[in-house]
Amino acid sequence: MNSNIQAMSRSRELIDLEDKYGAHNYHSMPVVLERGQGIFVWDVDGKKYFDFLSAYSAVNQGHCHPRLIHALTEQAKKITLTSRAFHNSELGVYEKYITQYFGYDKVLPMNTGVEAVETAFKICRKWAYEVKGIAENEAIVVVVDGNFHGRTMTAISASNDPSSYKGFGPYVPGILRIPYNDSQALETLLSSNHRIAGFVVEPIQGEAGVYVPNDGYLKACAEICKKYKVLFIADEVQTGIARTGKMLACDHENVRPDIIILGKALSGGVLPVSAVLCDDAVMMTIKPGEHGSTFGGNPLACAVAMEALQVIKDEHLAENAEKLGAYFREELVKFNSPMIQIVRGKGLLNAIVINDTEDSKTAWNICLEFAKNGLLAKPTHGNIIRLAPPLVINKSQIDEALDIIKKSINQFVK
Ligand code: IF1
Repeated sequence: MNSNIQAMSRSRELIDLEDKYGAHNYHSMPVVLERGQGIFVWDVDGKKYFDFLSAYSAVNQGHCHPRLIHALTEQAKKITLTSRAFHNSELGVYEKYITQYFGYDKVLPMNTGVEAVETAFKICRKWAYEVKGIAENEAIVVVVDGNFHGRTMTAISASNDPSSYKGFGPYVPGILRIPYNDSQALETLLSSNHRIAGFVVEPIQGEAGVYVPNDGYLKACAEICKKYKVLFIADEVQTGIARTGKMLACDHENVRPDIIILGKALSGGVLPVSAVLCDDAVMMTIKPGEHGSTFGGNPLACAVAMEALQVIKDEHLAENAEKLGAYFREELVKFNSPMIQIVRGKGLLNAIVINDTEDSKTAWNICLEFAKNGLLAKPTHGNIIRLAPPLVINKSQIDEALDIIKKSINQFVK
């Protein structure tokens, strides 16, 4: 059997294994990846691709960054997990590093992004009862339309996307939703309801389709929260760690959230590491034994996360994202393609809206064409394609990727 057919059968064989033995909770692109380095990934057939999804912005530092693999392997030779029943040699060092890095008093280390979201909700409610003085079990957390905060019961209870919440009720109470990008709606709610404990918002809505709010929206919301003694909570799981051209997306408006939620690229995609940062007045409402997790703050995560954050600074990845993101959007607009309705984004978190109906398969088919031509991306919803390479990309690689995107999209021009 020639190598091409052999290779295809290997991909098919592996996809079939996932289909037979794995839950069907994803509709993955028909690509089986085996290796990653920097901005590139290779499938089991040895085909090379530009990675323009970056594992949903978890590999901002690039796949298998040598400094992160070194940090991982060196720590793994010593000790990987102690549980928090004991202290460990890496945790305090990491906690000092990350709190000084972002300018907060304390960090609560968790693992996945949604665990950090859940943690932020719990801290917010605890603060509401112990500091703000809201009656027990009466606290309300405000979220916005189009949000995506993860897949746990609280996160989907906040969602207005049926594909996230439908069929999983009953839902977590104490959550109110207002329109995104509308600070007046927040003012109206907070001025009339005194049970509000916090406001959780993604500075840019990733999953919804890379929706960038109007300039000043975050600033206005932070001021309204301050006015009504409500915690401003930024979910920077996807927009944080330099993805949008600043260390945090809130930095574009000089907004300092009361609580920051981080995940994904906090470890450079090496292992799950997330974190909640806030000052003592909020964090110290959590008492010993009231929250935790088996792996939260494990020495392996601490060692990798410190290195992942240091790489962001040493390699000036926020500045690179800012510069190349602007260039990338300009060049996409210059395509003047009838297939592209809108180009939007900030830094290297971008999306193109394909000129077709929401329910058309065009965006999916365009992504299949991208893959054929050596670039990986995936539609978020309907006709929106997110384009988010690792932040280590350089200008000539952006140009090569633009050529692939242009060539692929032109196949669909009627
Ligand atoms: C999936 C989406 C992206 C997030 C924000 C919290 C979390 C996420 C802003 C939870 C996670 C991931 C989840 C993954 C696909 C991906 C995703 F399409 F689902 F929405 F990036 F946009 N806050 N987003 O984006 O973090 O628990 O996953 O570590 O569930 O399919 P997590």
